[in-house]
Amino acid sequence: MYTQSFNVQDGQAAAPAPAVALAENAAAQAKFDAKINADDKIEPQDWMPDNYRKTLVRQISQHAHSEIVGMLPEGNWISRAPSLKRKAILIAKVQDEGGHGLYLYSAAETLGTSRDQMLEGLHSGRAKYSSIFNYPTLTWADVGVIGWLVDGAAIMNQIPLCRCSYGPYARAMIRVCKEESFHQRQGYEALLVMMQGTAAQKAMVQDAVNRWWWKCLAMFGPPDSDSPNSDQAMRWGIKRISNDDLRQKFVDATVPQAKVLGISLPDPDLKWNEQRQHYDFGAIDWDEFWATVNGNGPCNKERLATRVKAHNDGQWVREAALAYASKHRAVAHKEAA
Ligand code: FAQ
Repeated sequence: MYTQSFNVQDGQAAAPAPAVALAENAAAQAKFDAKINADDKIEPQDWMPDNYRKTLVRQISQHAHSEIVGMLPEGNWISRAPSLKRKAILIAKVQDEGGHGLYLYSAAETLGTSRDQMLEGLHSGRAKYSSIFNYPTLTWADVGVIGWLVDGAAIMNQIPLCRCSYGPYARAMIRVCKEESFHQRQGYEALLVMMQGTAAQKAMVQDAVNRWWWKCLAMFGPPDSDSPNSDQAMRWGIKRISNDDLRQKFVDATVPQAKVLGISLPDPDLKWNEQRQHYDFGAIDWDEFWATVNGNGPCNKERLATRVKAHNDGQWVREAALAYASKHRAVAHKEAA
């Protein structure tokens, strides 16, 4: 069952009388509010409002799903990487993304939701994962562009999450961000090398940037005015910077990098605004974004089918691991007796 904390067992204490329960709840809420206002961390054993818990499980599990579904578009190129060096880097990166999924599922489990429940949500199509992973990787340049732009956008979004009010999520994000930083650098470096190559290689990079740019801007989520979860998540210190502000920071940071690379970004309205001290940019196609989020992007069905198959094919591994653990538990028990 769901408990406020993992160390409270079913039936451990008799339910308090309603008036006492109300007073206890008010005191717990006041303690929670004080911690949030003081910018302290909330830990798994602390009392927290149901909606805070639900919001975290929603966001962290979606984030975990994004990491493991996000292994698929690049994993597609491991067998076709152009050199041993690129293959080794790509294998390490894709493996890191799997690791991020595991830290995040573990962080969400501290809130009382099991990994099986979360995976069931993903496999049944009820749970969301990032829109960005529903687009195909058509050429090798896509792998570099995912590192540069997709990981770049992920870092921009995730650095503020290192200061999230929920301790286990914030701590997981510190390590994730360090690894994402390597991912972004390897992608950018691969593109720099291609941009010193043949005309065909340069055209391949430009084509990949043209296909991914707008999808990366949409990755930050709907405009603040259409973001139902933002206000409360900001008040709780889960989100620290709004979707639109992060998007703007990403554009401002990326335009100079595109200049160094020697490619153009596919937006005729992209220009420096002296007054705002930011880049202005064109309109994002939100209809296309929502169609993708709602399951109708180019690769949604394929991605989900691949995940479900991988999960089913791995059933024997989970069974073997459980049998091994129970065998060792039995031996340890016997030795202790
Ligand atoms: N895709 O009210 P908001 C990565 C949904 S990891 C799909 O603004 P919120 C690493 C949203 O869930 C990338 N759905 O929601 C990597 C909500 O629906 P719900 C993932 C989206 O939560 C790189 C509804 O729209 N990163 O890339 C998207 O306050 C390379 C309304 O939106 C994270 O998950 C979207 N793009 O803000 C791996 C970071 N945007 O749940 C492999 C953590 C919004 O009410 C290779 N998450 N929606 O049914 C967050 O920071 C937030 O959840 C946001 C959305 C910013 C994504």
